[in-house]
Amino acid sequence: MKIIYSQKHLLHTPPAEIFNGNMDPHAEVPDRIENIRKALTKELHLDILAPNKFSISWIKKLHDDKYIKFLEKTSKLTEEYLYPSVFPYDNYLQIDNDLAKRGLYAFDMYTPINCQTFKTACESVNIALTAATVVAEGEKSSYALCRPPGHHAEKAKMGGYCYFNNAAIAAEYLSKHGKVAILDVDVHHGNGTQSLFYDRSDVLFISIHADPKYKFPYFSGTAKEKGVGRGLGFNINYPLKLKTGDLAYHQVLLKSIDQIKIFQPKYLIISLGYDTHKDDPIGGLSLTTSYYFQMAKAIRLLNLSTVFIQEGGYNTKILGYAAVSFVSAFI
Ligand code: OKP
Ligand code: ZN
Repeated sequence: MKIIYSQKHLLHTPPAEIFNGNMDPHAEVPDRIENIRKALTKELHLDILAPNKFSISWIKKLHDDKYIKFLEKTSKLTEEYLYPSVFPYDNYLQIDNDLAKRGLYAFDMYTPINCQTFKTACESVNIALTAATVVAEGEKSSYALCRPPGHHAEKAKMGGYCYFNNAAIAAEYLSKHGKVAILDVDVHHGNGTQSLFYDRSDVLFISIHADPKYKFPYFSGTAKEKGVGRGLGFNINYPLKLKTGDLAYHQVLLKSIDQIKIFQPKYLIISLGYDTHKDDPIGGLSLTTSYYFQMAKAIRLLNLSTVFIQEGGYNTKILGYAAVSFVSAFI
């Protein structure tokens, strides 16, 4: 398995997320990816591959032009992180004021912008696209150590620590070569990925996550969301009760795997979050470290060309162990 990594993510250091009026320490820290990288190279002796550069046109295939420009322009402004304060409620309004745009292109106050944001978000996409090309060229699997994460990012909105949707862009790239299934096992619903493929039947999206009634992103992830038009039936959500453990989780995973088999994709993308772990500070489910081995083993039995895209996982003490447990089943 090839691991794709770049140290540019170290420049991405959002200091705080604003929750209910409070500045809470930001959970999405550089140590997350550093710990995973160190564990995979030291324990499993896997090689690191640097990402290639891809043209911005790959991002433009799924994200709104004006949104991309806004992020690029705002990123030039300041070293200090900028947060939205006002959320324009209607797209037909002429929104020229930059402070208003911050809220137009965001759905929360967890995802600030500074002079490093555009660069690091683009590099995260490069990592995902490199992992996709490696698999398109014949490797059985690759693991993209993306940071910032991506699965909450929508066509024209950042949110949930995500700016560009790495997994969705990798899926779009691979879908030129055949059908793609995306299985999102991050503890949070992948609202961004869902919305980007909601009307498409060539990309299957399945997400297993903590019930959004209680957990972020709150506004999406119910079992009722099944896709629209030609995409109807190609979007599947499994919201789980809080504290769901290994056994009950595994039943749902096996059901998802059966649905992927029926779809018969050429490629599989896993939006991979270790925030399903019982000791994750924000997660809400109760998986054990050793379960990640079982999870990966079941996924491996599909025998598909598979790209792993790093999403969440916030307990930096367990991330390395979780990643080693998961990846051990794939090598
Ligand atoms: C991003 B990814 C803490 C609330 C949680 C947002 C969670 C974003 C998760 N006060 N904040 O899916 O791991
Ligand atoms: Zn998450």
